[in-house]
Amino acid sequence: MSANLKLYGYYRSSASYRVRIALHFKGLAFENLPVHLVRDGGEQRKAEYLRLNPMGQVPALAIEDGRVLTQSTAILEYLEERWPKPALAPRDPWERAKARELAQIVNSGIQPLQNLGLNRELQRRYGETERGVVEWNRHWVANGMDAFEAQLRGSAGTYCVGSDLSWADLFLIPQMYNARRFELDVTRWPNAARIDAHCRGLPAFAAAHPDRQPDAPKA
Ligand SMILES: N[C@@H](CCC(=O)N[C@@H](CS)C(=O)NCC(=O)O)C(=O)O
Repeated sequence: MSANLKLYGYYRSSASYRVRIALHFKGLAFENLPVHLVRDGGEQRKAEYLRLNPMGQVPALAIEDGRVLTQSTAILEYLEERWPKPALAPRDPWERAKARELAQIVNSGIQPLQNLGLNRELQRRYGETERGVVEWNRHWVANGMDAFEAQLRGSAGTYCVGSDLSWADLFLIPQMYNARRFELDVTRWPNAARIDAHCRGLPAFAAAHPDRQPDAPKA
């Protein structure tokens, strides 16, 4: 479906990856506008981009009339309310809350603690080494993923919450990508690893994968 959407993102940004999965899953065509988070001090910190997202982060989604929405959770909820089918929000209130609970473990309990901006400050203020930063990231990803896996024991079926795909899976798969980037053995989270392998085989997840994005380095 042509909805005239523009997504400002970065190929290996997990928050952008979440939104890309939703757009592909809902069959919404979008223009993919890369914002390079590292080059030249980070394009996300340039005045031109800060006008779109004063937080200096990706993603940002411009809708057809030019208005811009930031924060992946707000973007996902907007897409769901505007294009409810196929659904990413479980219909049952308990299951919907569980999907949000799992999403928030990643969104507020893991990703911000391993984000580039925080990593940069660890190095700039405290002289942390690159290896030290990776160790920091590994700690917080493992800490949050242990909790995510424990919650999955009560909620998972084929997907994070029962037998249908939901927002929770859109947060899990990009976070597992980051866990592998930080050289964590993801098999220590068997439910998460199983769901990750299954979802990565689905067309929407494959199309949203960092390696398939126009700004991904050529192999
Ligand atoms: N809560 C935000 C997080 C956004 C975020 O942290 N984005 C990262 C990439 S995953 C970013 O742009 N980092 C750049 C920086 O910190 O300078 C969301 O869900 O959209």
